[in-house]
Amino acid sequence: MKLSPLQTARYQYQPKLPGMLRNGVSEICVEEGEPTQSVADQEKIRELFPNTYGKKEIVFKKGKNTSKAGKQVVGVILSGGQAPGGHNVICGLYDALKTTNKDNVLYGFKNGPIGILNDDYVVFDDEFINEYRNTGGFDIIGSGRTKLETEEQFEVAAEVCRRHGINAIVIIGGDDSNTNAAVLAEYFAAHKTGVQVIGCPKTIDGDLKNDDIECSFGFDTATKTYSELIGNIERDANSAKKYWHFIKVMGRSASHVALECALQTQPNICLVGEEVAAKKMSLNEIAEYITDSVANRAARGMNFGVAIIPEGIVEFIPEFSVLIAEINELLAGAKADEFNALPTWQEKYEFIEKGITPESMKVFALLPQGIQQQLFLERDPHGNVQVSLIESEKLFSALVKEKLAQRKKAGTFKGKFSAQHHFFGYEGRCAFPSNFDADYCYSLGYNASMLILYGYTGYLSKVSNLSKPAEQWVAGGMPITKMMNIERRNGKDKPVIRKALVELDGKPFQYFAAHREQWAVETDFVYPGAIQYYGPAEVCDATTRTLALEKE
Ligand code: FBP
Repeated sequence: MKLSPLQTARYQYQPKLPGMLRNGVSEICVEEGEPTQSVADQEKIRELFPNTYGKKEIVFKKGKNTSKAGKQVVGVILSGGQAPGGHNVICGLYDALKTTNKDNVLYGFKNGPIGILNDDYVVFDDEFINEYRNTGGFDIIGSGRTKLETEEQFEVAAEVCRRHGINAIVIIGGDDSNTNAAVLAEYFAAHKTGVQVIGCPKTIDGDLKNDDIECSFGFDTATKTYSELIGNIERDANSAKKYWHFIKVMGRSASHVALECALQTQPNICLVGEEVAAKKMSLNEIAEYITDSVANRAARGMNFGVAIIPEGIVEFIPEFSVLIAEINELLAGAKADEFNALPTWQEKYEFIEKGITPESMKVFALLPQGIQQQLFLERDPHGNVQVSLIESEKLFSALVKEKLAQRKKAGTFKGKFSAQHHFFGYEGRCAFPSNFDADYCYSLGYNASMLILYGYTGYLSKVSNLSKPAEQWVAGGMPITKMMNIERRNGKDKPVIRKALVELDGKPFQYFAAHREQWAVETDFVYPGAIQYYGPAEVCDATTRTLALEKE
């Protein structure tokens, strides 16, 4: 493999651990806190997790290590979408295991949870692991979206662990994967397998956070990468002064990524799905809102601007989600074949018109034809519209264009409007982790090993106080059941980790709301530039604005 100079340099970077994990494994002891309760539905969650519910929060401290020093054989799994820093979780876990006892073994199950089901693995050694230190990507063992959730799968996982003498599994994943980690931990405990399960909070979407988990890893690097690109586009817009840029950013559901990018770059417009839902904003209202900014800026001679659109936005627009639900219903089962067999778009259009309510048809008729057709092209394995594939950046710019044409006719708009479209998603998921993510991830992995050593199961590796320098970070663990509640999923009540949406009364959104009117008409762009790995701490180690504001 040919290495870039940065990759070679990053191999040498020594990630920073929380102060209490820096004194060597023999100097790490545990302080137990109070027994925990789930955030809601306590009775039901307790019933479902009789062996792992109600355990105590724990914090590691400097002091004599009192764990049993047996040999550890651990398996690790990467689950779901890539997030910068995943390699470092594994490196931190490996280093801690080997520092504790050089005979400890780390298995990496390949290509996500399917790896443990197929007993497809690698065994890590120094040479292998050193190639991945401080690098982006999940290619060290690959990832996948298979869910570990059925009894049969758990039996197979238990058998694979028995075969290799594995005494703990570390699952690096988002809210769903860690929910499944808790269920697996309960199964292993109930069946007295002796296998512990520890989770690590991952996702660029930033929606795995709560009172205990300050942020998921990857969010920092991904948002800094997108913000660099958005800042570059802002500078281009401000130089050429002829385009409005509509930029969609990843985030399957919650708008944390869009909001963070807006806080970093101060664009003219940033939509926040959670606000759209709370205000029950219609497509038309959102389009009017953007059009006003375009017109106001044009009136000041600025025929350019930048609008950030979160990937998940359409699901938050009430009338749009009703439309999608009706389309899903309309095309359920054999009806999809009937629809697909229709030879022309005209005939398909009539089929749709007959099959959905007049209210939804009104919304459908508003959409540009390209978007209308996207609603019928790509279906997920359950036959549903894949909303993340809808090009909402094009949808909004088309609606704005139409509105401006009407205003032009009425003589109320005299400017020009020309749009460019971008989607930033995969560009950020495998970037070289920022120093923050490199440090945080290494600490999460190192910490997971300590949780295993001390015999905990059903815990999420927890590193907090993250807005402070790493020396002051606090390492410990939190029972996953504490983060759970009961939600309706696929027609059934399920215990799940509560997904964190943007809180409209939270400081990040409040800061944005207090400034956006000004940003909408002025050119107050901020150009963050590329992530820096070497240089002053205030440039290289800064956390996200979201975290800084939340911890103010
Ligand atoms: P995770 O929740 O698994 O971390 O993945 C999040 C995400 O990156 C979303 O932002 C995006 O919508 C989705 O994955 C894309 O998924 P895929 O990698 O399957 O295209």
